This record gives sequence, structure tokens and C-alpha cells, in this order.
Amino acid sequence: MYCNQCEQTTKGEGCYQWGACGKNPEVDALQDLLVHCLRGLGEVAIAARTFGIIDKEADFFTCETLFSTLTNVNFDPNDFVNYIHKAVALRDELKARTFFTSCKHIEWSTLAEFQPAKTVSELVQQGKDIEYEFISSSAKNVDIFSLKLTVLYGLKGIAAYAYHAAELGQEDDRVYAFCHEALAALGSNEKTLEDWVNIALKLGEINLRTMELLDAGNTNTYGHPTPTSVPLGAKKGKAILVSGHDLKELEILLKQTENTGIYIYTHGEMLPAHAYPKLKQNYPHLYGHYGTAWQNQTKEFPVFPGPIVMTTNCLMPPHESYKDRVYTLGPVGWPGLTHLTNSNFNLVIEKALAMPGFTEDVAAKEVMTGFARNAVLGVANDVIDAVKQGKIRHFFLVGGCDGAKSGRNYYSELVEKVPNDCVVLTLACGKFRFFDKDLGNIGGLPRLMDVGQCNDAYSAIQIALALANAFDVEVNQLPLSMILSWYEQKAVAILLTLLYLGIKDIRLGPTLPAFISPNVFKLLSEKYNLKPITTPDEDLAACLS
Ligand code: FSO
Ligand code: SF4
Repeated sequence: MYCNQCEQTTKGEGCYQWGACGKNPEVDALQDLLVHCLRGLGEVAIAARTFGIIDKEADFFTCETLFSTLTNVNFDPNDFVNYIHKAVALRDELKARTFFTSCKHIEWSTLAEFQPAKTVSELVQQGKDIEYEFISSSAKNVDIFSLKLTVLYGLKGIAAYAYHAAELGQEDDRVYAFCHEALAALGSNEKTLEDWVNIALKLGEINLRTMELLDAGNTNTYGHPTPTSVPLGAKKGKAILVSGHDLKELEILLKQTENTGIYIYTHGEMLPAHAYPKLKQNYPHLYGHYGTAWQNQTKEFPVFPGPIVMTTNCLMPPHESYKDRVYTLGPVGWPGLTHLTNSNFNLVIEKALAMPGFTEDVAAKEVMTGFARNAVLGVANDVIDAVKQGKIRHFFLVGGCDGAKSGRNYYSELVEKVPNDCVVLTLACGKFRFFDKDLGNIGGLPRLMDVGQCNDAYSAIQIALALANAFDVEVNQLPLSMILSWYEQKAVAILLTLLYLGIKDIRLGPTLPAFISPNVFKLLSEKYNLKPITTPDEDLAACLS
């Protein structure tokens, strides 16, 4: 196997024997075969578009299944076998439609003519052969290969956001068309390094649009987040824990558990759900937040006294002690776990009622969330005044993913050391390193503000753009430093969005992506001054100098 798509990749180089995430070589090969089939589907979808044929099912399927190959989403070989056959069936249907509409014979590439084998073991071998062929192409030009991987991984991030946005009725054909084009382009040996840099930046632009769609989906459906205090303790009673990013599935569960006496707790990236008015106000049994970031789930899930629903990543190999009460849905999967379909949560509710739940109230502190663009820009004048009066010296955006590897203490230490006249904005699951710290206020504004999930990077970008506008400067001239932590492929897409926007001086850690070649990194550091994190003291001093 060969996989280097996430930050915890073995020895910072690549997973060759077994995934550090728990992914086995069989699943890895099937994922690669699926991507190969999606590239063929992409080629046909592009040709079909030239005759005015847009196949919504193929578009959504491409995103849903690319999402399933993202780190910590799906580990079930059966799902990938089904996806592979469906990708080829959709491709062939689309070919036939294209032929009937155009009455033209189209010469398809071998990619679009690929036929999957019948048995699982043969499919795995096909996946391995394709993987080998793809890696061998790196010998031709290691930097182009690096950019191809960057594009493939960024696409997985876009696919995840596009999937959630579509669930909430927000779609844009530009996003789907780009996904097909970029997938099909991955097979090209004609493109230059410059072409690939441009595709990567275009990916950043399309990801911005995709996050905008998701923002519209979330805020149109559930209202704009408002600063909200969320209990970290528990209420006596039956309990269900919901993890992941999918607000729509959370709301369906909230509806189905009304008047059952069950309290719903958020986990991981679901924390910002509490700030959406139509979730918080309509469902008082959305009680609190339980646990911290994804990599702590094997310690936190065993002691949660109810079932757990994984709506998206990050799922870790479940332990025997709790695996009978973890439920997956959508693109998420693990062999042997119960997979819910059609948003029917009956099995989860039955499990919650059969389990003890919390036998008494658990007192604990509360944390604030909900400082998304509407809330922050609603007090923009106060923020601007505070900056002008010198009360706020600098903003730090400390955002991104958390992870298990050492070196991530950098982020908690940095936040602790941020001087008192500076504000910290945060988002995504990296915040769990410091989300419960009381950093106090500056002029009535909290010094620590949680903007939301990783996709709410869109909100953070809007805040930065609005402040730049108010101060009549470029974003790069704002007293703002971005210190990002990455783990998986959504972070790759977000980084490309920031580069597309021309944002400079981003600090990235805890380590640099294994798939970025030294030359590509040199190019990014020369053009954008992208740099690795060093030490909290050194980086703080540089940011404030
Ligand atoms: Fe964290 Fe996992 Fe949101 Fe990522 S839960 S690591 S960027 O999937 O998605 O921040
Ligand atoms: Fe390794 Fe990450 Fe790939 Fe899993 S997703 S196999 S940990 S590189």
C-alpha cells in the first residue's frame, strides 16, 4: 500500500504496510481503485457537459464517495466494492446518454473504458496495480507528482464540504465540474508544473465557493450562530453522543428524540451546533458537549453511558468495549458497525433507552462557541475601536485539526503565551487543546473566540476581509497571524483557499505534509512565505514584531 494523505502518516513519510489510522492494505487498494473509476467517470462527465448533459446523481456520487476515502471516514471494503461498481455503471449510463444526445462516436481513454474485476481479491489486485502505476509516474517528475497528490487530497476536502452543502440544498455546478476536471486531469502527463500550480490554486478558489455553499446551507437552515455557552458536564438521564460535522443528521436525530427523555450531547467537531439558534432553541434536549478531539475517542467513548453516532470523520478503529454501540451513517463505515440508512435513528434510540445514561447530574465548566462571522461582525465597530485605541494589539487565528502525534502541545502553549492585549480566534478540532481556558476579555470582547467547525474557515475569512476593508488595508497588512494545524484533507483544501486569496506568512504544523516535495515547498515559501511552526516563543515574537 502507499498512502501519505494525512499528517499522521508513518514516520512522516508514508504508510506502506498498514495505515497508522487503522486502514488496511486491502481497503487502501480499493480506495485507489475507486478514485481510478471516479477519474473515468470524470472524463465522461466532462464530455457529457459539452452536450449539455449534467448528471446530478453522478455529481453527488463523486463527492460522496471521494469523501469516503478521506482519512478516518470509511474502513469497510464492502462499501468500496459497491462504490466501484456503481461508479462504472454511472459512467456507462452517462456514456450512453452522451452518445444518444450527440450521435457522435467518442474515443474514450483507457481510463473511461476500465472494467472492474468480479471478485474482491481481484479488485484489490487491480487497485494495487493502479496504485503502482500512479506512484511510478512520480519518477518522471517528483514535483508534478507532489502537486498531483496535493490536488487529489484537496479534492477530497472539497468533496466532503460539497456533500454537506448538497444535503442542505446548496449546490453549484462549478464545484462538480471542477471535481470532474481535476480528477480526469490526474492521469495527464502533458501538464507542466505551472499548470499544476494553477490547478491547485483553482482548487483553493473552488473550495472557497464550496465552503460558502455550506455556510449558506447551515445559516439559511439553522440561523446565524450566536455566542452560546455550552455545558461540558451532563444531565441525569438517557444520553446519545453525536460526532462529526453533519448538522442535518443531528437535527433529524433531535426531532426523532423529542419527548423521549433522551439528552443529546455533541462530540468533537459537532460542538458549534449549540450556537445555531434553530437547533438550540427548538430542541432543549440538545444539552451539552462531551469529550474533546477525535484522537481521544478510544478513551472517551468507553465511559459515555449511551450510544454514539458518527456522522462523518474522524472515526478510529473502535474498541470491543464500545463497538456494539457505535453507529455510522452516510459515507462513514467500519466493518461490523451498524450503519444507519434513511436517517432512521430507531436503533440508536432503542439502545439509548436500554443503556443507563447518566445516573446523576455531572457538574463541570461551560465553554463558549458561536463567534462566527455574523456575531463577530455584529460588534465590528467595537473591535475596530479597540484596535484603534491600542486595546487589541494583534489577532491570532489558531485553527485546524488536532491529532495524536506529539508536537501538538505547541498550539496550547502558544495560546497560553499570547499576550493579554491580543485576541485568539479558533476553529476546527485543534481548539480542544485550549477550548476550556479562560483567557478573559478585552473591552467586553472575549479573548478566545470559537468561530466553529473547520468549514467555518469561510467565516474566519469573511471576518478578515471585512476588517481589512474597515481599516482600508490588504488582509496581509492586518495585525493578524494565522497559525494552522493540519491533519487531513479538508485542511489541505483550506490551505489552498488561503493561498488562492494571496494570504501570506501562514505558519503550518505540527509537521509539513509528506506529499509536498522540497521544491514545491520552496515555491510556496517564496511566493507566500508559508513556513513551518518553530517554537511558541519564537513564532509569537516574530508575529508581534
Ligand atoms: Fe477535525 Fe477530523 Fe474538522 Fe478534520 S474532526 S480533523 S479538518 O476531520 O474535519 O477538524
Ligand atoms: Fe496513513 Fe493517513 Fe493514509 Fe491512514 S490516511 S493510511 S494514517 S497516510
